[in-house]
Amino acid sequence: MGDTDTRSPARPRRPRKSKPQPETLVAYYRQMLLIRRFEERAARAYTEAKIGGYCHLNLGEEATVTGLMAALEPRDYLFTNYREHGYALGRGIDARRVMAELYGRSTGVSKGWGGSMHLFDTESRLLGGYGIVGGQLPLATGAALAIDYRGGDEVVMCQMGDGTTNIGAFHESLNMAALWELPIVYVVVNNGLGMGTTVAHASAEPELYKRAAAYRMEGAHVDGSDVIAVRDAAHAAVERARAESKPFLLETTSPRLRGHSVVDPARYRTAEEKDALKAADPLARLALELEESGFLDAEARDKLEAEVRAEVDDAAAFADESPHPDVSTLFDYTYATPVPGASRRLPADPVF
Ligand SMILES: Cc1ncc(C[n+]2csc(CCOP(=O)(O)OP(=O)(O)O)c2C)c(N)n1
Repeated sequence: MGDTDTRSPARPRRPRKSKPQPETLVAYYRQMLLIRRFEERAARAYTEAKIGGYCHLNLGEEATVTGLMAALEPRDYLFTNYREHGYALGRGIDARRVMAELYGRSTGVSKGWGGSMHLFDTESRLLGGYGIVGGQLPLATGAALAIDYRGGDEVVMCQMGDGTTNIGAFHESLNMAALWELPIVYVVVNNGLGMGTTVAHASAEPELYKRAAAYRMEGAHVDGSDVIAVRDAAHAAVERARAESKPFLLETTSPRLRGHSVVDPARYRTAEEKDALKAADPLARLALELEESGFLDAEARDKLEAEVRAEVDDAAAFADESPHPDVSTLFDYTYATPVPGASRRLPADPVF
């Protein structure tokens, strides 16, 4: 037995909730509203055939997304699954460039070649956007290893859905991150469903943060509809990862308000469940909190609403007017280093 056995088993943390300034709360509300209106617009654009391929929305997860992004510094890296429009906006990427990518236009964050599931932006350190369930985990873990190897003080945040915790790459990644003490925070956004399958049906341990204990990693659970609780928990995990180079598993729970993707009518939900979803809406919850505490009256809220709608309208108009990428650039961004003649090849052709 090695000396690692002297470490005590992981225990869930109970982070204390801080009291943010009213301006901070209003800024979070605006961010959540932007995600909400952006996603509603994306859903509409999809039905108008302006967006092709798949399109998964963050509706219902706005407080989680906003809280998580508030906990990161610009130097930190972010990896996500395919449900990532809100994360891109939260990372400060212009709504125009995000919408243009959804429309497959050359002005998009991935130059129109990635689409909804593959937003990628080196400047804001959003390193994808992955359509393969769990595909982001080994890459994010590798990025954390690179930081550790170079002695950097950046942290990696790796977001995933609840269904992803049953993938082999989840266990391999957590094992290595714990063993090598990597500066990474794994975040399970538990919206209760992997496509149409409930967590209870798919996971032998449905309290997903507890899986951290198998790797002697710390883990915690927070209410994903409470933006401050999410921010505080994520901030504690990120700063610990930065200071001590220790991985963490954070679970947030909040239902997604719509189907798995834009084309999923969510017939697996009962009428009672649909009513309960309305009551659980995190945006309405924060709006009420702000109103009751006197931080945001109806007039100020209407003003924010108009501002955000104008931003989203502008993003959609920009996407509409932007050109499609030139087909000759199809293979230009496939390899990190240039491969001679790559742009003239078909994917199945030999590289050399
Ligand atoms: C390796 C792999 N298996 C299956 C799929 C099909 N698939 C796409 S999304 C999904 C469910 C994932 O659910 P979860 O991880 O909870 O993420 P959420 O959609 O809730 O964000 C599945 C099975 C896939 N994309 N990749």
